Amino acid sequence: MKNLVSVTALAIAVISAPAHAVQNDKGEMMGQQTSSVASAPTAADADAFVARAEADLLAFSNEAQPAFWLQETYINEDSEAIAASYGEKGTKMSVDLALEAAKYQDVKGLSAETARKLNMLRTAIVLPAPTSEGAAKELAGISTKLSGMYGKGKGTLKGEPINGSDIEAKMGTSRDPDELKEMWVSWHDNVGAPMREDYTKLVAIANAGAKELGYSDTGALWRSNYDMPADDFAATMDKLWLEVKPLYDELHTFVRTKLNEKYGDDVQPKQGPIRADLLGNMWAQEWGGIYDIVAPPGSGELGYDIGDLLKAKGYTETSPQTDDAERGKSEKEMVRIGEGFFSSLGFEPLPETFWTRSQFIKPRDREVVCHASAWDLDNKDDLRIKMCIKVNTDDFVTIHHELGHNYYQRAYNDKSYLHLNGANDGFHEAIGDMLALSITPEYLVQIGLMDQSQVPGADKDTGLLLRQAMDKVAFLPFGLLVDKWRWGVFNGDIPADQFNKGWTDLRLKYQGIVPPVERDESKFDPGAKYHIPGNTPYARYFLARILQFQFYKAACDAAGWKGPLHRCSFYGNKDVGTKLNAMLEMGASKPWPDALEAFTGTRQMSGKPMIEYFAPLMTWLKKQNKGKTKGW
Ligand code: X8Z
Ligand code: ZN
Repeated sequence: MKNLVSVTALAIAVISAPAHAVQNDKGEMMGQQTSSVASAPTAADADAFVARAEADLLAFSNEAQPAFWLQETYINEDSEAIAASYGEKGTKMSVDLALEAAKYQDVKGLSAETARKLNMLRTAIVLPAPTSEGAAKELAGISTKLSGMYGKGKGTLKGEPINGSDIEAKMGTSRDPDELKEMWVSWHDNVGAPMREDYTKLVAIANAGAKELGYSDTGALWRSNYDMPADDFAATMDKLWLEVKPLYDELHTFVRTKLNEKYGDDVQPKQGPIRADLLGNMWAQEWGGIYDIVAPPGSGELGYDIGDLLKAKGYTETSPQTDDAERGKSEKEMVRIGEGFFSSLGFEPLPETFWTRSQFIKPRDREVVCHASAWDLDNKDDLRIKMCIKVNTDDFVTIHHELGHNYYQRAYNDKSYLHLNGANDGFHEAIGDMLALSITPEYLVQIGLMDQSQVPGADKDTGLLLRQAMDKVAFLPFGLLVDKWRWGVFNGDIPADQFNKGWTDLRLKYQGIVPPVERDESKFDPGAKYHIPGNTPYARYFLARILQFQFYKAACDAAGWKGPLHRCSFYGNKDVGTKLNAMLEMGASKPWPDALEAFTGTRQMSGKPMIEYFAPLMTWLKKQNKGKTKGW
C-alpha cells in the first residue's frame, strides 16, 4: 500500500519525491520556492505549494515503488543499492516538504483543505533524517539493510536451517516443547541480535530528524497522525485497551490452564506468565494455531479447520518437488476466493496485472521478504500482493487482509496524492479483517469449501468464539506494546543498553508471557519481529483489531442480521458493499471520525462491538476459570 506498502519502502516512500535537487512542475528548484515566499507567504502561495508538493510526490512515488518492490521480491546487493538510493531521495524530499509546509501553517485565510494537507506533509514521514550532510543516505542504507536481514533470516529446527515462512508455520503445528524452544531461540538470536547496533544508529538519526521537524522525538511524530493531539492518541490507545483487557485476562488464565494440562508443571506452571513459544506463533501474537489444545471437549469442538477443508478440496501447497506448471496454482486459487468475496459485495474484479505481477509463493531461487504486504505501484491500479502463501487458516485470513488494502487503494485512487490513504492507518488494516470475520461456516458452505452436514450447530458456538478469540483477543496486548516499546526507545525511556529488557518487560506486563530462556542485552528480540526492522508503525494493528468489530457490526446491522453477531456473514450483500465503498472512496480526505461515522454512525473508536461479539465466550471463560488464580 502506498503508505503501507512502502513500509520498508513505507518508511521512506510514503512521501516521496525529489529533495533539494528536485524540480517542481514549472522547472523551478523547490529550495528557491521556499525562499521566495519566506517573507510574507499568502494563502494562495500555500495552495500552490501543496499542489506542487503533491505532483512531485506522486511522480516520485510512481518512480520509486518498483525499486522497493524489487528489493523485497529479489533481495541482492543491487536491488538493495537501488532501493537505498530511492529511500535516501524520498527521505530528503519528504523532510524538505515537511519543513517547508511548517512555514505556511500559520498563514491567515488558509482553506480547511490546505491546512489539513500542510499538516499531513508535516506528519506523514515514518523515519525522518536531519538535513545534515549524509544523514538521509545513512538512514536509507540502514533501513534497507535491516529489511534485507529480516528477509534473509533463518532459524533452526533439529539443527537444520529453516526460513522465515516455514518456521512461522511450524511454530503453529509443533507440539514438542524442545523443538518450539529451539525455533524460538534460534530465530530471535539469528535474526534479532545482529540488528542491534544498526537499530541504535537508526533511532538516533530518526530522532534528530524528528527534532528538526519540531517534534520531541520520532514517537511523538508517529502519534501525530490521528487527527488529535499526540498525547490524546496515547491516552486513546490506553482507554481502548482497558475496555477489552478483562477479556484478555480471562483468555490468558484459561489458555495457561490448558497448556499446563498438556505440557505439565515443568514446561508450563499453573500460575504466572505463559512460556512464549507454546502459543502457536513465533511472537505469541495470535494463538489460533493451538486451538486444538484449548478446544472444549465434546460440545465445543469445532470439527473443522479451514486449512484442512482447503486440502480436502484438493488445494495442495507448493513444495520444492512441485512441477513448474503447478507451482502456486492452489495458492492463487485461495486468493481467487478472497477476490470472490469482494466481487460479491459489488466491487470490480482485480486487474489482470494483479494476477501476473503479484508474488503468491516463495520463489525457489532467491531471497525475498515473505512478510505479507499489499501494494499499489502506480497509485492507480497496479495492485499487487506479496506473500509466501501456505495452505492454512492463517494465510487464508491474511489473503483477505491484504486484499482489503488493495480494494481500499483502488477505491480512493482518484483522490489527490495526500488523500491516497486510509482514514487513519488502523482503518486500512481493518477492512480485509472485517471481511474475514464473515468467514462463517455458512459462508464456507456457500462457496463450496464445506458440506452442509459439517456446519457446526449452535451447541458449537463456544468453540467458534474461542477459536476467534485465540486470534483476535490474544493479539490485543501485543498490538499495544510494540509501539509502547518504540515510543519508549524514541523518547529515551528505554535506553539503548536496555532495549531487550524493555521489550521483555512489556511482554510480561501486557501479554503475561516470558521467553523460554533467559535473555540479556547481547540480544535484540524486537528485531525478530518484521515491523521493527521494517519500520512499520504498529499502533495501527491494535486500532484495527478494535475497528474491525465496529465495521463488522455495522455491516451486519446494514444487512439486517438478527442472530448472534459471530454467525453473521454479509457475503453477497450489495448494500453493504455500497456503504463500505462510500467509506473507502473517501480515503484520507476527511478526518477519520467522519469516515467512521459514514459507515458505522459513530465518531468514536470503541471496544464495545468486540465485547458484544465475545460476550457469550466471556461468560463461559469466567465459569471455566472459577477458583483459578488470574493474572501473572
Ligand atoms: O503485518 C501484518 C499484515 C501486513 S500489513 C500481514 N499484520 C500484523 C502482523 O503480522 O504482525 C496483520 C496482523 C498484524
Ligand atoms: Zn496490513
